[in-house]
Amino acid sequence: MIGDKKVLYSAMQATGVLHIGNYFGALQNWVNLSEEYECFYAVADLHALTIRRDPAELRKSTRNVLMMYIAAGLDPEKNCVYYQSSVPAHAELAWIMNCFTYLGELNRMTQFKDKSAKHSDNINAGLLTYPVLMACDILLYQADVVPVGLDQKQHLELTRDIAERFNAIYGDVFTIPEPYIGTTGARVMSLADPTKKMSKSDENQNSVVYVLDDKDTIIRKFKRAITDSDTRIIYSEDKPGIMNLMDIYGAATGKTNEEIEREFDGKGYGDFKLAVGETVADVLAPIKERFEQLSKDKAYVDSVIKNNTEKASYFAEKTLRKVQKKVGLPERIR
Ligand code: ATP
Ligand code: LTN
Repeated sequence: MIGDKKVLYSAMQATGVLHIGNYFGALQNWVNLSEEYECFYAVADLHALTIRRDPAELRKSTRNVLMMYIAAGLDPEKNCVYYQSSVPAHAELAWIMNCFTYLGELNRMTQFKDKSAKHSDNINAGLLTYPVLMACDILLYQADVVPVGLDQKQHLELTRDIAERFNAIYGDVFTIPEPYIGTTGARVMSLADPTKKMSKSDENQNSVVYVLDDKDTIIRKFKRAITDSDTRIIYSEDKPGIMNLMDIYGAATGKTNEEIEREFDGKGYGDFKLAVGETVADVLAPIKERFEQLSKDKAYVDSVIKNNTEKASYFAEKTLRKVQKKVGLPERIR
């Protein structure tokens, strides 16, 4: 708890530009939760190093993701938005917690197995210990809840195991965090292949709608979305393309599947796709505009980063000192 509020923690990797999967699956939920909790949202730039990156591109992506947090509606006066690498306590705690995590646990992680297969020429130790750093992100702020996509749930379970193991030895040092899996937009699928999740690393760029795409591009991408040869707009497992478009439309409007079915009863796929495209473009337009303003206001963004880094450091250092003392490291002489 900070004051009378529970603590919420989440982060995104600093990889490229955000798409509507990131927005409807994560950011939009973050914004909805931001009043209720004391929130910390990091840009996980250290995690991004587990895959070989161009330095200039990484630096740019990191700043863009932070600006996107603000543009999407996270008020930086109330929500602590910051760069993970700017708070050294993350990396320091990660070393200690590595010593409380078993190799067997890390080897079992699905993401490690997937990424090792995908980047077989660079299976570095960071890829393996990635979840330990993620656990430290969360534990440093004594977070109660962590909104994540389903793909990150296994990492959260590991976080709980490591924290419980540490607490069992040293007393109640860490709060045990709960995952929060959002319901709307939890899995936005590719527009070209609705059985695959929408992903920025997709070779077919028409399958991905970016938050910064302009209105015409968004409408064009939705018009080309793969559906089926039927014409009815109904939510059904054997119509994955329409299901995906209905999920997206539902996330953008707050409408239920029944309401969407009624709205488009008797209309064809063309009308529906156009409506989804226009609605998504309207939701994204103010975010894009705010992002462009922020891009021009370097001084403001820099001051937000400075203030929030100080705030994050204060809470992170407090936990780190406690852990260092518990395990028997000497007091730091300044
Ligand atoms: P990509 O495959 O595009 O690189 P990612 O999963 O690596 O995507 P991250 O930056 O790691 O993207 O994820 C940021 C957040 O966005 C996470 O909470 C993740 O669960 C969510 N997310 C990513 N893609 C989707 C999607 N297609 N649908 C819903 N949520 C998504
Ligand atoms: N691994 C996460 C990003 C991430 C994160 C975190 C999420 C890094 N640290 C702490 C929640 C809490 C991902 O790839 N989406």
